[in-house]
Amino acid sequence: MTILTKENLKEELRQRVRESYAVELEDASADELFFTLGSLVKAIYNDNWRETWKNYLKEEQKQSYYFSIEFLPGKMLKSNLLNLGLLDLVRDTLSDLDVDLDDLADVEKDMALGNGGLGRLASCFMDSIASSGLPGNGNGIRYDYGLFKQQFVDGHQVELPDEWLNNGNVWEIRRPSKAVNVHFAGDVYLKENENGQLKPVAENEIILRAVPYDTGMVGYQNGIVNTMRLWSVEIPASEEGKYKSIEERRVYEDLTAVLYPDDSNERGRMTRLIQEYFFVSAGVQSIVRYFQKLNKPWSALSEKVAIHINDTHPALCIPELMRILIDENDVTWEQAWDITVKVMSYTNHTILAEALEKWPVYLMKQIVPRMYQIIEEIDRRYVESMRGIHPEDLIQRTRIIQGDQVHMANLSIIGSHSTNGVAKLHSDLLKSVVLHDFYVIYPDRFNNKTNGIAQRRWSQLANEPLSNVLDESIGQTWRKDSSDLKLLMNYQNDEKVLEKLAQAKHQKKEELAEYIQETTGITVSPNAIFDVQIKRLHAYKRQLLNLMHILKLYFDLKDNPELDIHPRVFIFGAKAAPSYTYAKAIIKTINEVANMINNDASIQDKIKIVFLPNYNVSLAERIIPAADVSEQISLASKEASGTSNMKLMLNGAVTVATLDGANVEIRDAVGDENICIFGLTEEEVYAYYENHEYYSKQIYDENPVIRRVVDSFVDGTIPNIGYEGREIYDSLIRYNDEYFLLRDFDDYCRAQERIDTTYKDQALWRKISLVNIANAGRFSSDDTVRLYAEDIWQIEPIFAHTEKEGTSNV
Ligand code: GL9
Repeated sequence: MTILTKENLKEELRQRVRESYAVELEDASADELFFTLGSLVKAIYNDNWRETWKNYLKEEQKQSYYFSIEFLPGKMLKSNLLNLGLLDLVRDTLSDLDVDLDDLADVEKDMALGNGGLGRLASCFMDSIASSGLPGNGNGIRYDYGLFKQQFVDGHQVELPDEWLNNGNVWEIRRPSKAVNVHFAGDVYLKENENGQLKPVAENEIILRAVPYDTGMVGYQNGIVNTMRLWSVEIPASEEGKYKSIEERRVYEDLTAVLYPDDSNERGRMTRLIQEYFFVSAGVQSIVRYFQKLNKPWSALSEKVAIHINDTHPALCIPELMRILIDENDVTWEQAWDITVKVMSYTNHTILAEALEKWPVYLMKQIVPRMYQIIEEIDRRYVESMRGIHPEDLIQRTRIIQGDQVHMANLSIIGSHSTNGVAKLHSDLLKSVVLHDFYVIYPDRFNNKTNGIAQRRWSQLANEPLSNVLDESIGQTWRKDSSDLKLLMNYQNDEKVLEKLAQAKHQKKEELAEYIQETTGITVSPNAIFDVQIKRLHAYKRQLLNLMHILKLYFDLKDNPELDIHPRVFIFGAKAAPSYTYAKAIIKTINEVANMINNDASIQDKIKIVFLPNYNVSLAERIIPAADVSEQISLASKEASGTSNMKLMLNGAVTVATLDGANVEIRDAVGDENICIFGLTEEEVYAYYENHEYYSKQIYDENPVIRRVVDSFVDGTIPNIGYEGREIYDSLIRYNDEYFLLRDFDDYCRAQERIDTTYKDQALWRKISLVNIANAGRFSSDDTVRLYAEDIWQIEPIFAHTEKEGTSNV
């Protein structure tokens, strides 16, 4: 195939469907067509994939490896087609065959190997790294089951397994020839060898085989295809007889079976630790093996390789690289340490204390004994090197092993040359509060990299009507360079463009309304305000504050049915960690309030509540383009960055926000008059902490509106809830409202009133919406990864030779 036309595309599909399924193209099922098209797309980019890799090798390009225990790519068919420049051609060809590309794309299962923002960020980065022509790869785990599927039964969250691999995965390539062994457990002691060197000797180890599955990460119309390598466990044949019981074997055999669905509370701790070492060791071994092909001295490792530790889960990269250098390659400790620190860099994604990973010493000794020995030595040398330079208490607070715990963030900072936060405010808080001790010791290691989003997915793929309006008004350059969205500012007062943008929004709202009807049976009007809060369910994100405002509105309407508010549909999407009972209580309560209000005829459809089950990347692609209002209402200081805030503004939603995470930068981008800010600032929150002067009961006692809302959780107002309402009530009153909902409530309600009045002034609303779209370009992950590349990884773009020859590369 040289030039792809409709005709030869059809022919190619026809041949492949016959070969694979023994049917004619016209008779193929949607599944058969999807897999045929997928394999064709893969065949199309495979040449570029091979070429990209060969080029990196030939040019001896420095490459970065993004180690992440989570990736959330979602569906890949349309994004691959878009990036290959084939989207329109394939859509037209299929439509000749009476097949709708979107129906076909729906066949693909979401690849949901992550929990939320952190995993989705990793996937946005993969897209942007390839699209920017940067030599960077992903390294993670191929979980057999992704994040659980969520259903509601009687309003309760029920978790079902996500069997995403059942029909096979068209994008991956299994590469058994690149498998490596990973060693766990056993007794490890040091013994002098014939050269007088102390080397570890291990007995009774458990050896597992890590088999890589590679997925091509296709760059946007630049001929680059990078690799996301995910590891899967197997038991090597030689080890079969070693397991004492089936249970013991299971622990290891099932190692890569499930993704841990808790984003902050650790469960199944042992398996999680084994998972962490498994993908770290396999990844670092394969990187070192690649480096050795280059025949360079070890001192050159940091000139060829950058390893990024995405949150602390892959922090064992540090002792693992040390192990490979000193145990397997006779590098001295000092040189190995120097290399390791230069190679490694680390991103912190949260300030929540419960999410800062620690491992008990006994568990590390048991599961990864050699890692523990090396960490002990790193810790010993750290303390020794700091003595006389810094006060003893500072050293003790920052050391890696404290009491019976190993502090993974401390290891990550000490063992790398860069620590970054994910939004300006978050990075400042790391320096001034959370990691202040480390900032005193290593001021130069700290930096900020504000998150970004893969703009193409969240505009071009998710929102075609909007994309068409943009093309017609500002031309097409924004498709490649999202900073050109700025050009839209010239149309702030252009009635035609404003009208077209409003029509595009309406179309997406109609589509979502239809989806809501189909999936929940609830009828909503696309003329209502679509008010959206979509993110993991967590107390600090304050979905409950949103619900409390809804209840207030409801009571207002009950008191005064003529109240003049614009009809609003409150849309939620959120999964709760299965063991997080409080979050589940909130889900149940939202669902019951929804039942109560949606079925109350006296409300005359002025409020509707829709909790869409199973929030995931694909559902986000449906909801975000249809949103009018974006709820970003975490307690200031708690949300490290947020990324749905960026996706929603890009699609013209107006943000209701606290000054938290990247909301601060969104406010700076659009200006105060184009965002609805409310609530405590981070300084005010910290002042409350310092002065211990917050009393939620007092606010409750003094504020009748709040009292009515809070009481409704326990006084029988909301049907069909029991302990859930009590738990919520207690969190607010008995346990003093940890996230200051009552303190922010009044201000939040005022912000919501501003939304209502502004929306009624459609001319104003449309303009604000336009300003948000026009200023979203700066939150592109293309820019974010370029900054990582320049400031942290020191890698440079390579331009594929194919780029000169045109874009479609086929
Ligand atoms: C998170 C932060 O909470 C978000 O604010 C941030 O946008 C993302 C990406 O940097 O990282 N940290 C974290 O642990 N999660 C985040 O979303 N949690 C999940 O991914 C579930």
